[in-house]
Amino acid sequence: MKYSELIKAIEQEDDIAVFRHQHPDCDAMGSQCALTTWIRDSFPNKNVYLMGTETCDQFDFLPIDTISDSRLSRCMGIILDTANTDRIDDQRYQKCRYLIKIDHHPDTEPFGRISYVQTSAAATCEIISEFFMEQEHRKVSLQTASFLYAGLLTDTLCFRTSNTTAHTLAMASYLAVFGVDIPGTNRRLFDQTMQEYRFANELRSRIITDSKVAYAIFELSDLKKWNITASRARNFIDEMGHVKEFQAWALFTARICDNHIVYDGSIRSKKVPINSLAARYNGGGHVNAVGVKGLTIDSLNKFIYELKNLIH
Ligand SMILES: [Mn+2]
Repeated sequence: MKYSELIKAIEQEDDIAVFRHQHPDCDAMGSQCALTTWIRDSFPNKNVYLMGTETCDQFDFLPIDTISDSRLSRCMGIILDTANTDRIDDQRYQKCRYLIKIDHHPDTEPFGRISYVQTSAAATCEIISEFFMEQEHRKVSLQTASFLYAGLLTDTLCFRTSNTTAHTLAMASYLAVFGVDIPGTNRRLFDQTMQEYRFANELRSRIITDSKVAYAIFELSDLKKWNITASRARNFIDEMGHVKEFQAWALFTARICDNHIVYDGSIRSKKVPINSLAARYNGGGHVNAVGVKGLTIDSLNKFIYELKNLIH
């Protein structure tokens, strides 16, 4: 059994803390909420804590639990969807007795007594689905299945990304059997407000491109004018993903850090790997989908220059 060590650890522990990465997306939150509800349903006598300081309002996720340091020090920690320990939301993970890592990002920083890193999985929710499927005698509630489906759908952009496989679709099918509201989940996750619809026009009109590489930069004044948060704005990166000519595309947003303006970016490519480039600019992620953080305007320009060289 592929997940025998994981289920054995869950069965043994009375106190389990479930973590995921900072600035959580639906894959991080979905896998975290699903694993938490599933353990709570399967083992009502265990204490399972949903850890974190931030949440994500794109879907109806569970509230975060508050837990004292002393209680945390009795827990086993499960870390989901997070490649490196710096990025774990709630650095108190260090108090846990031991850790289990479950992730689909490249294993740049191996950690945990037990580790399931599967880079072939399109989402951490795909791995958790497979784990539940293996534990076939245990119940998967509609809520649990819906959390996982939300993570699968968002990390694969509705099953369109290059890492979507037959196995991803098989896991979606497995989840759908529990009664997931497929059109409703799509609407909940992706419907835009009219203001956002108009913001997409603004993005289109601003793109700077040599036809192969396209990017846009939103300054603080733009974000203010559109009344949109930086992370929400960067989510519009996918608006640029449907142009035949573009081989790579990027969206940068400004923020203030120690009285200076710095830029965070989301970058995508069709085929050329961009993760090692991002790693040199305070970032990382997947082969064709990365983020960079805290760039000055100079390093932002250098990044774009290097991205163009890489693509051409
Ligand atoms: Mn993920």
